[in-house]
Amino acid sequence: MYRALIRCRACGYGPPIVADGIKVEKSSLRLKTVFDLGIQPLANDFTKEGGEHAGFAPLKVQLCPQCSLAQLSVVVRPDLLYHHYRYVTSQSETMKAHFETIRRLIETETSGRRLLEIGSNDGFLLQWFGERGYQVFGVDPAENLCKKAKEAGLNVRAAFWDRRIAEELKPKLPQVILARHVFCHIDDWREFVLALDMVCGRDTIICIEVPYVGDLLRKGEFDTVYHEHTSYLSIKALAALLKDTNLAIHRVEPLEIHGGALFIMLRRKDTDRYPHKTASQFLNREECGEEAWREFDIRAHGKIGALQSFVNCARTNGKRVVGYGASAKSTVWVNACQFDRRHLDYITDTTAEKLYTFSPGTDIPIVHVSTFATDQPDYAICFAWNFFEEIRAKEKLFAKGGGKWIIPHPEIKVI
Ligand code: DWN
Repeated sequence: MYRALIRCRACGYGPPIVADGIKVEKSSLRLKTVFDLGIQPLANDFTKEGGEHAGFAPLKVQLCPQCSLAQLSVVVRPDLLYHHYRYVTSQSETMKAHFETIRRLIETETSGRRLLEIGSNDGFLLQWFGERGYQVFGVDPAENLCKKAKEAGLNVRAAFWDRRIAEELKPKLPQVILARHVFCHIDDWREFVLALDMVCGRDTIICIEVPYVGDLLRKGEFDTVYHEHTSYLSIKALAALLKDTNLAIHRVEPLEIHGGALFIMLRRKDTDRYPHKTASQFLNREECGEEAWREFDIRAHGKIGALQSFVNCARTNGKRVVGYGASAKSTVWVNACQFDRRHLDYITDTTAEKLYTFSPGTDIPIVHVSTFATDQPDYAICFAWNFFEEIRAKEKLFAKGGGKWIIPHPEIKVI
């Protein structure tokens, strides 16, 4: 189901390879464990009653002392995670506003309109850009989501991004390559970058949107640590990865989406465009070393304890608590807190693929959002906290009826 990872995937730091003919020596080159949630289920393994679960795997973050990349100690088989994927890109107003932001950023760099999306999910972003005059095509490993995108008339291929698929798409000469929240899901970064290099012309702009380790650490967003996110990227680590390639960091822009992300633009090293100073600015002020992770670890365990106490106390006092948004983050929370149906009656979600399944690793059912509207529980933990303002506006009646929201970040808050 998974394999162990003992070397840094960005710079290669770690013990020497053991093989026939190579002298085995004592080695102190080790990645350092900085965060450990034990054995956990896969965050999107939402399964119906009687269905087979993919299993559990260690959830441990290790830090590279050389380039500061934080990565999980294991890599779960990608086909288990992605061939049938239940996460669908949000069609919320927050997300549409975000698309507008990235479109504006892209258009400050290029007037090119041929756009390739890697990790195109159900095609929502492709469609959005298509409606704005872009010629779009996509690649995604999830067969179920590609089927949906094709039904919407989009040009997509069901495949993992590698040199084989890059060879196939090369003649399409993309001018914009977009990979939103994909890069940190990838195990073999070198293969990913080599494949990018194959389709990247001198004027192509590659845009990688990733959750940023700086936000993760600063805001204590430990619930974004799960098996799909194999790395927690810093600009320093990305620079180490790209050192011996034909690609370079061109520009870095901070984004609000998903609790804090970076929009990293790459260009070929032989482009005639000067890199923005934003890349070196980020490099110089990054604080993502061991000390930052130590503080993060203490804070995360403090938050887990605080939510457990709050929910136990509410239950003892006869109050009803539910979850709102069966996000991947919700799986991390409920399992870290060891919640089950005695704690949360249900988690509500708008995604058809998740309905009437169970929150992975628990017996908490996922129900339609209409249940929440008619039910009026006492407390709702917002597990889709990255969309909270939009959700709060939509669910005004809940607060009007006396219901209280529990927000997990930056500190647990009841409102
Ligand atoms: O990288 C990843 C990110 C970008 O998306 C993935 N590995 C998985 C996924 O993470 P997530 O599941 O935490 O993403 P979201 O978009 O924060 O999930 C929100 C969940 O809440 C979705 O299941 C949809 C649901 N939702 C809802 O029920 N009502 C969302 C909104 C906005 C709502 O109004």
